[in-house]
Amino acid sequence: MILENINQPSDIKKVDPADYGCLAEEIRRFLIDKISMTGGHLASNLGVVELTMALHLVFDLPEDKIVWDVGHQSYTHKLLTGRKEGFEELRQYGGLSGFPKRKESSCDAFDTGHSSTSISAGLGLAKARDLRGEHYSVISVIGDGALTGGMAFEALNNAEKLKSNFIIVLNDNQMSISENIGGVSRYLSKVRTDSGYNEFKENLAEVLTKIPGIGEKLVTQLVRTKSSIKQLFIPGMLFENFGVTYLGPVDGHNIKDMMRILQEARRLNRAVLVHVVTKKGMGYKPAEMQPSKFHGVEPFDIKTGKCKAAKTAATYTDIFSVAMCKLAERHENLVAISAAMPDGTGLKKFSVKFPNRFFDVGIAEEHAVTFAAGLAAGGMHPVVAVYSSFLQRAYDQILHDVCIQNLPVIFAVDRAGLVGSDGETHQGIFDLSYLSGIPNMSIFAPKNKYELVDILEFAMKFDHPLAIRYPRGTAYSGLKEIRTPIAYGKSEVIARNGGIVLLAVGSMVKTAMEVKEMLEAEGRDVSVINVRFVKPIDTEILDSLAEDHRLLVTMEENVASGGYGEQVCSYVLDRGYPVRVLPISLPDTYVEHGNVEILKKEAGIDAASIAERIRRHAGSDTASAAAGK
Ligand SMILES: Cc1ncc(C[n+]2csc(CCOP(=O)(O)OP(=O)(O)O)c2C)c(N)n1
Repeated sequence: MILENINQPSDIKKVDPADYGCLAEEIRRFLIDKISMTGGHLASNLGVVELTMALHLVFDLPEDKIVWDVGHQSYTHKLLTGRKEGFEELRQYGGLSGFPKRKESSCDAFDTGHSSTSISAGLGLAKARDLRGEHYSVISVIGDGALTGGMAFEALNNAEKLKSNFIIVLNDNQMSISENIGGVSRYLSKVRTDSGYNEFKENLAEVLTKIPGIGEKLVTQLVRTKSSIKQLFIPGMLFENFGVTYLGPVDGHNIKDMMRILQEARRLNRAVLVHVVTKKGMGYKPAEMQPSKFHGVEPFDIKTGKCKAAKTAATYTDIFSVAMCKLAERHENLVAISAAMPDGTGLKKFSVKFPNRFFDVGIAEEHAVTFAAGLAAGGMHPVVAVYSSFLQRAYDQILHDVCIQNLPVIFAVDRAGLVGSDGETHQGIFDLSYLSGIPNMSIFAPKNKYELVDILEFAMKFDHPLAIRYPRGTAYSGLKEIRTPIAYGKSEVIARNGGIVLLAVGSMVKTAMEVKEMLEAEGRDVSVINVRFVKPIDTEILDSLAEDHRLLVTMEENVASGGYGEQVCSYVLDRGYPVRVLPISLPDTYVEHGNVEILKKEAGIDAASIAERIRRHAGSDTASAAAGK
């Protein structure tokens, strides 16, 4: 076992080159084994085993810095930098993160999780190095999917100014999570197929050199005008035109070829892009055949490739998926937009049924939102389906392009709340805060799967921006009998008994029902309100609840700052009501990876912790005459 002897970054350099293939094989077996037990990002990691080895063989970590775009493909890098044991608890609470983390290792140069940031961050590191008179290498590894994100091009635009070495490795596997689409993808495939150019270049140089007298001169001239010669054979020469030297394409599963090209790249005093062609899922047939399914997986059976967990009940994403297809049949102006996540957001079915009304715009949330604004201004009713954490980067587009013009764009904000094993970068715990402050925006959180369907119906008749936020995982199917029609800006009364009132947002309604049961068992009177609209808040119901309750408890799966609780506190204070308010929310901090139930407990937003906080807060004064009951 070669892998056994790799415990620190320098160890790979001791491996006999004849054994590189065996080591790659061992790493693959290790990754498949571990991920089949813990779940994680499999296909992307299997694709970059040799690329990561080549990088570690050529460069010296931690002195040299590698920035992994998104960071989901950094498992081999973790394995080669002394974190083998951590894979037992990959993505589990307190265990190894599934993404690069500076606090986890000095070999992780920059934290990532969201796409298309690596070239900017790498450029920043390179500039810092130069300003401080240091001499390490900086390498940003970006996928062809991540290259569809606008920020990558903003960075490329900036990279040509650099007069020192900076290497961008483009890991081109022709896949985003789903198939990569759009102009960038088409361009790369053209470059790949035209790669005969490289052989041509070498042969041409050889032939020219042989011309007596002028041969040598001609070759020198050819090298000088390299980019214009390339232009003749590779249309566009996108990267060269950006002022970034292009090298490749090179086979991303041939370690020696990659080492050679990386050595060459390292010698240039400028930004250089190395185009590496890899296969997503390489070495594990089920992942090679279905790279999208194996992009991120739950624990699975290695033999069959099948997920170990039994299929659970419908998720909110499933409910959204079906509802969208039904709505589209009745509403011809309904269109749907995804930023490279048709599967994750549940729009796949819609895309098959209504191909002309579906748009996958690539990993480009900012563009997705302004594109939707344009569609809305043109008379369509767009739905942007996006994860809460990824919508963060489209803040200005929501404000500037959608909300100032008060356009009817529906935001289907999936994965709102704690998401679990992907950690800090993926938790959807800020959307209530960042959306609440935007004038003309309305925000709704359904309490169960039926209400998600109802709010989508409502949304089609609503002529303004509307965000509908719902959590990851199984959709709550309780409280089926309570299905009052949705009225704009109004909450829904679930139980009204005086004493303590629980004002619960979306997923917290289920928790509120559990808290109610616990407190009622102790003889306390408890009301439950399904908040529904977090913006605008239902002040009328607050006025009335303040009259016959002593304690208002707000409950939300969002950070405290800018959340629903803060709005209620400020309203109650402003009115001077004597009622006390206990806001229950996530603390104003980043929440690490781990099982959602554990994370909720840690944050004190599980039913038992909430009940305990209410007991402490309420003392005995809100208890009804329990003794007499
Ligand atoms: C801003 C943002 N949007 C969406 C995602 C979800 N996401 C994670 S990986 C990925 C695809 C990345 O494709 P690529 O860069 O080609 O890497 P590969 O997985 O193919 O190696 C997407 C869309 C994200 N991480 N960040």
